[in-house]
Amino acid sequence: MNREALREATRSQMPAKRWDHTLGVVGSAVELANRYGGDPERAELAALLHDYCKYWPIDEQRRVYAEESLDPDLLEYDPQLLHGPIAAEVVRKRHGIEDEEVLDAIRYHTSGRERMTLLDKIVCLADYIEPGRDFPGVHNIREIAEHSLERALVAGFDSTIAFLLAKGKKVYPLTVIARNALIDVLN
Ligand code: DGI
Ligand code: FE
Ligand code: FE
Ligand code: FE
Repeated sequence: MNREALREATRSQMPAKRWDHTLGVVGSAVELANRYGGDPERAELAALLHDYCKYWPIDEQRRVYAEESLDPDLLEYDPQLLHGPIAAEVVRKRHGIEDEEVLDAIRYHTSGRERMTLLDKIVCLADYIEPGRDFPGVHNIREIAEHSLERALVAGFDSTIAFLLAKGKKVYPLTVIARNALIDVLN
């Protein structure tokens, strides 16, 4: 499948607004890859596919999650965490994406993980700072992203964790682990 067909297949999974977000993440991911010595082509591919399953009905997401025998622990947390892990499996099967680094960046784009690769960091941060994003603190994260990928990502996770705490929601432990690990590489 060529890149244009893959773009169209991805576009057809989501409403127009989410497609605009996807294109924003592609642009930001390529920019971050260029700034931080990452691979812009892999950044572009992972960013294109990162939210492939985001607008699938939650029941369908849960069904695929179970079918792929993914870690049942995650089912105890916000269903917003499902779309990354299932997208990695779906794009592998449907679109023949075999690059494990790209698949991991898709898989962990929401939660983060302990040993985030450069590509994981680029996609996760691009998801926070793409031009269409507007949440409290996003300007600060964009500024930090000019000089430190890790510091910006910590600020991103801080904002997500603060949001979850304010809402009285559970925090998926892998996000806390990801944040702690990033702080360790800073110091
Ligand atoms: O899919 P996007 O909206 O582009 O962004 P995302 O994949 O980073 O999803 C973020 C959503 O997931 C955000 O609304 C917060 C929610 N969420 C719920 N529990 C957790 C969580 N995000 C993280 N990182 N960790 C959690 O424990
Ligand atoms: Fe997402
Ligand atoms: Fe994210
Ligand atoms: Fe996203």
